Amino acid sequence: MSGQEIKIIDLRSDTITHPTPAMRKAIFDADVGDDVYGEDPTVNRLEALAAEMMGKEGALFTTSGTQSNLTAVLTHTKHGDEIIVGNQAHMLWYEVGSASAIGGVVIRTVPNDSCGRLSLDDIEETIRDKDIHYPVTTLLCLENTHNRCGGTILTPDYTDEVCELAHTRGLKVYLDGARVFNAAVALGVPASTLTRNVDSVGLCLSKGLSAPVGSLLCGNRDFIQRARKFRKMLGGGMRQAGIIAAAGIVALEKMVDRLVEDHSNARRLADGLASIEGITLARDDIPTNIVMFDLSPELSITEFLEGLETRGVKVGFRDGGPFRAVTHCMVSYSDVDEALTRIEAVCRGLHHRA
Ligand code: TLP
Repeated sequence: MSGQEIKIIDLRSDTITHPTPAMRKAIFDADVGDDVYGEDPTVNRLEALAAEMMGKEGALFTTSGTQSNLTAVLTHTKHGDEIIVGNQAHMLWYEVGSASAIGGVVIRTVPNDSCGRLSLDDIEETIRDKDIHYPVTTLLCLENTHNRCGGTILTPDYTDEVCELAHTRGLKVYLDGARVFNAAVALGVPASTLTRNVDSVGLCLSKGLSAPVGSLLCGNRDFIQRARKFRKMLGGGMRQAGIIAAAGIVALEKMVDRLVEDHSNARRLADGLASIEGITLARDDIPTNIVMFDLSPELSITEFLEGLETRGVKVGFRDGGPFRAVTHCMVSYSDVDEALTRIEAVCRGLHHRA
């Protein structure tokens, strides 16, 4: 293969997607103003659209999913409060401890089951009673779809039940909905059905929806007004942000329905991987666009990754495994087949050596 041009098939994440031609055109044509003064018409349009799609009164354009999550924590809590998150939550694993480091909250974990859920009993037990020794539990965070659990979906009924319990005990509920549209499309429901009882939700434009940058934090008017101040504190007050918001509008209007393609490609990828000697799926059902898999212990992880690198296939590998392959709009049906052929060749080579 040396010297030959091969197409790199990048399955590390849906975050690697580039803006589409329609987005580039919208970026070129965007009307802009100073958004810190609330005067960027394109940002205002994007925020109104996101709020409507999430069934909330307002929305705030943030720089990233991480910034939406932290802004939500800052807005819902006071320094020294306790928040409950799943033990597999992105907010716990991959956000540099920002809720504690910057938000000043104690993070208390409850186990995520294999579908990304937290049990109601565990939640109930974890909420602190009123006692002089305890911090006050004020926020519960869910994640839909659930990244580390393999793109799993929280149903509207489950989410409603958690919200009811949390609200009864005086907690707010925040949904990390970085991939909430994947969940909505997979269930065939409007995204607002999945968010109807949460107090706030963050959604990402720059994952499967293919926009270059940005996330939206949605909630009621008062929450958004307070969140705007925290976003400013975090350096997220952007000026002529309509340039990027324009791509976000295209993402919300044009890129949601096509996520079904990513889901069927993920299924196809998983079926192919399962048939390769040396590979086992970490879970058999593939609810959305994330495929997790393991390598037989007799095969070397380093050599597997090197073999894939040489053959132009990229997959994610972190925290000792499993491997993660994520489908998105820059991976076509035939790319999936090509990736499988290359992965199979790598595994065959490793078996010869083992
Ligand atoms: N996830 C990224 C990495 O950080 C792991 C990925 O490649 O999947 N919530 C969830 C559920 C996420 O998966 C991510 C990104 C975020 C929040 C953070 O979004 P960004 O990267 O925009 O800060």
